Amino acid sequence: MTFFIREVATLQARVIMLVDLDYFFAQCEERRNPSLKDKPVVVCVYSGRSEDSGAVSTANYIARKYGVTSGIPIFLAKKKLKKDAVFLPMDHEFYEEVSGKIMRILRSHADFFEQVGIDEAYLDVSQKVKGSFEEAKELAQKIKEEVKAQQKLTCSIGIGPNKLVAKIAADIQKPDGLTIVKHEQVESFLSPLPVSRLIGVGRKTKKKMQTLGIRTIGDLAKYDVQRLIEVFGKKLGIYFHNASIGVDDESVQERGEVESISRISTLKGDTRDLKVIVEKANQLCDEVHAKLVQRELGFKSVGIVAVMVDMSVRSRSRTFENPTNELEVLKKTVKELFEKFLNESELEARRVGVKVSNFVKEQERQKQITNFIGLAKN
Ligand code: DCP
Ligand code: CA
Ligand code: CA
Repeated sequence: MTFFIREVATLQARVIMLVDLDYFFAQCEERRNPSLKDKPVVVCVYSGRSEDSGAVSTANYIARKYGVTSGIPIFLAKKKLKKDAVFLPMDHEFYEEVSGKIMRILRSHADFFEQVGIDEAYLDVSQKVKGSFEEAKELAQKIKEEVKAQQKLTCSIGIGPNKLVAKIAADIQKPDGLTIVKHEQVESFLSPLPVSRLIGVGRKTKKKMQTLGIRTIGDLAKYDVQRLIEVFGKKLGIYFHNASIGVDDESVQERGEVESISRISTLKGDTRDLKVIVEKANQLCDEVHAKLVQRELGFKSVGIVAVMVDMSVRSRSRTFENPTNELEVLKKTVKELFEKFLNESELEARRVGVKVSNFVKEQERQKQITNFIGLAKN
């Protein structure tokens, strides 16, 4: 069994980076106005009810020294800070613009790229660095320099064998940090950390774990899985156990740019005839599929849309367990969806459309298949 798990680990050896921009909104403000750099800077979301009502969005590290953190009320932040502190309203548009430019830099260094939120992204760099953590470290330094040179911002980077470890690694050393956790270091890296470092362990869960005698991730790793399942349910129990030993096989998923590909077209005449509709839908499938091939995407979701004679718009969709890129699967699914739809609706259709979404990079899909075959052989 142990052998089997090691085999899987080698098959899937990955190098994942999490890049997180330091005190992002406040750092953007410092960049725009460098005279702020040596003062406490607090970016606020004013509610508008009274002058100081609202919450702190984020603060620079000088302000944090006085206990000013995201989420606290503005009046409290004012109490904690002296006169030279600068309070600024949030300027989301500006931060979005800076974020977009930085994400472009990050994307250019990744085999697979996944932006999560405005100021962080996962980069799967396994192929780029040929599985080497040393090379990944050099790449991370290069990325930091590039972001600094081109956008005048610092970031913190975590490198690990998966997303879970990379994320915790990035959080451990801030600002301007770089933390590398290799396979063999995962256990010793995680075990002394408090359980609250794990995604999904909030205040309530932390308390509950405390009553079980679990404070650190190491405590959690030693805790009986069956007991965890009894307390937290099957899904969470297993997740907590795997997370505690640093196991996570979530892939870095491309998303954002292309959310869906769709085509819609008007029928020759209003109709409820499945054959006529499918004939038109098949043409649309061909066009959609050509786009998929061009962009090297596989899809997991298929949708149909119909504009009825009364101009109402109806849609139906289906999501598969595994991504595919096959035209025949697309056509078959579209036909089934229209068939079902016609049974449920009385009206004639005027226009019909086909949509695919939930994309997976074709390269990534192939990799998943290879891994699966690799597994099956063992
Ligand atoms: N943000 C917010 N309200 C919160 C948390 C965050 O408005 N409760 C905004 C402001 C942050 C940005 O999101 O700048 C990114 O959030 P992070 O959690 O990454 O925090 P920072 O980038 O501010 O700080 P750090 O240096 O700890 O990453
Ligand atoms: Ca951040
Ligand atoms: Ca962040």
